[in-house]
Amino acid sequence: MKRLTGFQPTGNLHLGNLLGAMRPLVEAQETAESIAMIADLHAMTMEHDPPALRRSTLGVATMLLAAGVDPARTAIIANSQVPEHAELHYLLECVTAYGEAARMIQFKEKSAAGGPVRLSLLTYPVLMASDILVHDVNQVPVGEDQSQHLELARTLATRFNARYGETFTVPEGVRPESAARIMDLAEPTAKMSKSSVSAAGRIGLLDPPEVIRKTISRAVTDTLGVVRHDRVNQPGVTNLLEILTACTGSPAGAYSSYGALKRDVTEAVDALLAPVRKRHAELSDDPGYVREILAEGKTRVRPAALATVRRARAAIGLLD
Ligand code: AQP
Repeated sequence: MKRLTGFQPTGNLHLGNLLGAMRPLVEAQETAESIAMIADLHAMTMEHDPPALRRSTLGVATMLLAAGVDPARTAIIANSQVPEHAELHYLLECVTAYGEAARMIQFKEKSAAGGPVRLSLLTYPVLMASDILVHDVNQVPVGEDQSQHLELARTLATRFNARYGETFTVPEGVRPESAARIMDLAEPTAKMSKSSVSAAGRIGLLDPPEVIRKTISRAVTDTLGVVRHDRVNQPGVTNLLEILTACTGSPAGAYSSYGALKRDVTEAVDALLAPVRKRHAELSDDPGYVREILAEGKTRVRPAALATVRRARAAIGLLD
């Protein structure tokens, strides 16, 4: 079983990234061969700052290590550093219809935001398909917002195999049991996100305890005055209960006030993040080590990626 989990270096990682993707990845290390991929090529589909992108790519790698990703078991790579991702991307574009790319919800949303639209924003779901297919991955942990992209990867793999002969493994989407969907603390009907304009709803993985306490104490609740799990009528309270459960690993008890709930959530989040902050500080003293880990990851995954691209080139009619 081989899995791939991707992270975009588009900003500082937050509690949602940790509980929704990084922790399940760490847990899966026991049972599955995983690749943790930093999608730096994807981060260039919107306006970007080159030095910030480099910093952010190293920052995500550092954070993956700090969160417990073991590079001896999980290859950590940047997709730009494994050139087969880009090569296969082009071959897959040749089996993708323009309309298939244009109707992707994320393309529609991001291109509607105004400003110039990069062509790479249109084709990035095809790059995402390449990220998955190039490594012969069988399982991709996905949240709902990514399921359309995984479906495109499956469609392209199946189509390519049917037209040109068996070349790709068709991947399955999986939802790890421990994966939690964390909502924005200031706007609890939207997911916690790196790119939301306001930081008030986000807990950064390196936020100091005082900032965590303030952010949680200001989290939006409601005026009902009861602590109940009710996503429709009490999305803020429900989000706090789910954060508590995800952090402690056991169901939240009964609470008679929002203040008491917030105090326990603060304690649980801080207990989860304190060791991550500590390890991150140690790793930050040695950026050379993080670069070495990326180089090792690349060396580890490249033979299989090269073999996939060779198969695809031969099948589609290119010379050796
Ligand atoms: N709020 C969340 N709750 C649970 N899981 C989440 N993930 C993201 N936000 C939450 C999961 O984290 C992984 C990496 O996400 P990404 O870097 O690919 O970007 P994203 O999904 O688009 O997340 P962001 O933070 O909202 O980034 P921006 O703002 O840049 O788009 C994925 O597995 C994702 O499901």
